[in-house]
Amino acid sequence: MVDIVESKFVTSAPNVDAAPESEEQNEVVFMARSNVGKSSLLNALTNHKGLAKVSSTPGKTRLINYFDVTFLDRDTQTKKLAKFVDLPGFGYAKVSKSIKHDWEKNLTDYISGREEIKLFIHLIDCRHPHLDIDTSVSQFLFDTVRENQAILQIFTKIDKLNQKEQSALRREFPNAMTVSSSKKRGTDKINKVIHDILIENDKFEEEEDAED
Ligand SMILES: Nc1nc2c(ncn2[C@@H]2O[C@H](COP(=O)(O)OP(=O)(O)OP(=O)(O)O)[C@@H](O)[C@H]2O)c(=O)[nH]1
Ligand SMILES: [Mg+2]
Repeated sequence: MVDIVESKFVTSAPNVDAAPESEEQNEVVFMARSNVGKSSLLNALTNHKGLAKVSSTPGKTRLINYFDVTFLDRDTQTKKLAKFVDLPGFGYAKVSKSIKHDWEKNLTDYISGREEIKLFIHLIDCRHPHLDIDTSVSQFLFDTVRENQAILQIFTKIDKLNQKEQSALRREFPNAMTVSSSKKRGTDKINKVIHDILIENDKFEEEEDAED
C-alpha cells in the first residue's frame, strides 16, 4: 500500500520560464480538458481537501500549479518525493482564438521542454472517450515523450457509468485506469502506479548513468 502522507501547494507559474526549480527531479504532470475533474483528483490522491481548487465554472485553473507531495510505501516504510503539476485545462472554448493559441503553445513548450517530467497523466471524461482534442493530446504525447518518460491514461467520473458501460470502456482501453474522485474509487491504485513508475524510472536513470 502506497499513500501520499504530505502535500503542499508550492507556487503558480504563468509560463514555463517561471517554473520552479525541482530538486527531486520527479514531476508528474496532470493534463485534461477543462472540467474533467483534475483538481478533484489531485485532492483525492493527496487526501487533502482544498489542495487544488474545485469549481463548477470550467477553465478555473489558468496557471501551472505546483504541489510537493511525499509518497510513503507502507510495506518498506520508504518515502519518495515528487512534484504534482496541474496544467491549465486545454480546449476551453470560451477564451478567444489568440489567447487559445498562446496558451496551447505555452503548454506544448512546457510538455516538450521540461526535463524533470517523468510521467504524463492524461485525464479523460469516461462519458466522452473519443473527443478529437483528447485524441490529438494522446498523439502529441506519444510523439513527444522521451525514453525516461511514461504516459498514463485515466478515465474520470467513472461513477457516472453503469457496470456494463464500465466493462465496455475497460475492454476498449485495457491499459487505461479508471477513477471516481467523489466516491474515492481507484485512487489507491493510482497512487501505487504513480509511485512505482517513479521508482522504476530512478533505476532506469541509474543504469543509464552507469553506462556513461
Ligand atoms: N460525479 C463526479 N463528479 C466529479 C468527479 N470529479 C469531479 N467532479 C465534478 O466535476 C466538476 C469539475 O471538477 P474539477 O475538479 O474542478 O475539474 P477540473 O478539471 O480541475 O476543472 P478546471 O480546473 O476548471 O479545468 C466539479 O463540479 C466536480 O464536483 C467524480 O469523480 N465524479
Ligand atoms: Mg482545476
